[in-house]
Amino acid sequence: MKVTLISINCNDRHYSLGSYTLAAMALRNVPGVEVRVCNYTVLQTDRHILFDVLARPADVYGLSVHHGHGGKGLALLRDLKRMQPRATILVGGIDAITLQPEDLAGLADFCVVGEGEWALVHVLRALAAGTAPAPLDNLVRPEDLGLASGVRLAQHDTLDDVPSPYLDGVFDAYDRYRTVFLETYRGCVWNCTFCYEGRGRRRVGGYSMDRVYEELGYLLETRRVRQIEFYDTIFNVDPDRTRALLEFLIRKNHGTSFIGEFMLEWLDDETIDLLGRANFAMIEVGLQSVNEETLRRSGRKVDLDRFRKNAEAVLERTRTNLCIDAMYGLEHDSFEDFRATVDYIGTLAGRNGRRPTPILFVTNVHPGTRFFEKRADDLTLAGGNGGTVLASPSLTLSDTQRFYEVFYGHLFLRGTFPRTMNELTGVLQQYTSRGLSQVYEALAAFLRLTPEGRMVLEQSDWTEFRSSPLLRFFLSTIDKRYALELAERLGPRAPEAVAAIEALIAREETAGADRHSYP
Ligand code: B12
Ligand code: SF4
Repeated sequence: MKVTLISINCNDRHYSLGSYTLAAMALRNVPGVEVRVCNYTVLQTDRHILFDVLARPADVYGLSVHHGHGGKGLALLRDLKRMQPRATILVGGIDAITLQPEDLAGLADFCVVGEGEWALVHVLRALAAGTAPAPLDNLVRPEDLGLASGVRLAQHDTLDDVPSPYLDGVFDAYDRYRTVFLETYRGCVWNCTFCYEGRGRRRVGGYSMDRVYEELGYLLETRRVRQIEFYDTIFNVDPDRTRALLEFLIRKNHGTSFIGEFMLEWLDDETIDLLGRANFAMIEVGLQSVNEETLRRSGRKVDLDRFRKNAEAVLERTRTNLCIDAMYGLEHDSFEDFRATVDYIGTLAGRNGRRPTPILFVTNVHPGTRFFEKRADDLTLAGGNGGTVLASPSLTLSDTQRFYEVFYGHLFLRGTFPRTMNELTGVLQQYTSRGLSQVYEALAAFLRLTPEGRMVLEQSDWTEFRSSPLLRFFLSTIDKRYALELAERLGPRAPEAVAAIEALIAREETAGADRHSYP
């Protein structure tokens, strides 16, 4: 039996780890099965994806739906079903429950909600035996998808029965992907109202440390991969485990760098030093909002003094790029609160002048979250079943439009000053006395001054500009001296600012065009 697992990813640097764990699981547990994993990006055309999938027809197709790419997945299924009417089609992934049963009717045979490894094995075993799969709690027919919405299904607490796609040799795309993805556990100890962590887990479930060390040892010593990104929700969830893992990474490392998500306030100085020595190139931490009431309603809290202290420590004591998330569209948050959050991030800096990288994004209200359950009726969302916030009791549509100006300005800067964007905003803030959000807004307004800039802003999807060759080409043609003009528009001419900006432009221009070095 031939099985093709398909994922339409956000960009060409990410593959679907889930498709590979599913493939490894099927190969271990279903005799005689052949599995092909196909990774595409949301920027590829529907036709290209269809041609490539059908280059090697299969008996079973499994589509992974995530990151809001359900529409593109449905377009593929429509053509696939016409070309391969007898194939069995499965739909899974975290966004499966955002699809409408009527849109899936006639296109998919089964939907899998939640973790998919055992459900896939179950279906494949039944198909191999020529029988219909017996009911399973997270396996539903498309027409029953609505019933599965919001449920948290099929969670097992020990994950060692899920084979490693790396140790089993199922993942074979080391040349294509610079970064290899790894999970050491699933789920989260927090339960933020807006979050649908991966598979909507209620409890944390993990791989044994022996398994984690075996997998890491293989990637670090045998494959010597360039970069590993941990998909764990909070890498430093347990201080002892974190220390042990970091010490392992330091001992076994032959030049690999790491990326992970951390709770900034839970770090201590000793762990921060280990983080630097372990060669973490980037850590991402969630601030989301500086408004205490917003955080309380979202099931979170923050100690801003400790956050600042640890941000400074990471910036001063390591070379790690500290990325800080700010979310637009949370319950209770106003546009001014979002602005205050971005501006707070703009005030963080080490004594050595290093600054963090803000990551701005709009809340995608997922039907499996508590936020959706509680507030969907009060929200206007850009989507049929969940989606990004357009308006809410605390946000008007014009607030959202302004959010996108801040967002585009931030991305425009990220595209034109990939290595020095935070230093540049530091200079602009210092010499113009503007907050970071105002600087970003001014950047988008500046891009709008030319007809080409306006057109590119309006006609391209900027969320994944790094994977869009056309957008990257456009950004590369922009003379970076625009930053000098912008500085002048924002405040009085200061020779120190001009000198500092010219030095940053020179650094960007001599650095070459390695797209992987974008922040
Ligand atoms: C990697 C990742 C990304 C990558 C993209 C990955 C890709 N392939 O395209 C990047 C970094 C680009 C990214 C971006 C964003 N992401 Co993201 N991302 C993740 C992350 C960390 C890992 C996904 C993963 O591979 N998990 C591991 C695998 C094993 O799990 P899985 O894919 O879910 O697969 C399992 C099941 O779903 C199921 N399954 C999956 N497919 C199929 C198919 C079949 C046939 C079957 C049977 C079963 C099945 O079985 C699998 C095994 O159990 C998740 C968090 C998480 N831990 O899952 C967030 C997560 C999915 N992302 C999230 C968010 C919010 C974003 C951003 C908006 C954040 C931002 N800062 O901008 C952006 C959006 C970008 C965009 N353009 O839309 C949220 C989604 C929330 C939501 N939908 O409302 C998550 C859950 C993180 C969170 N804690 O909130 N992300
Ligand atoms: S947003 Fe982050 S901390 Fe909150 S529940 Fe999701 S993964 Fe955990």
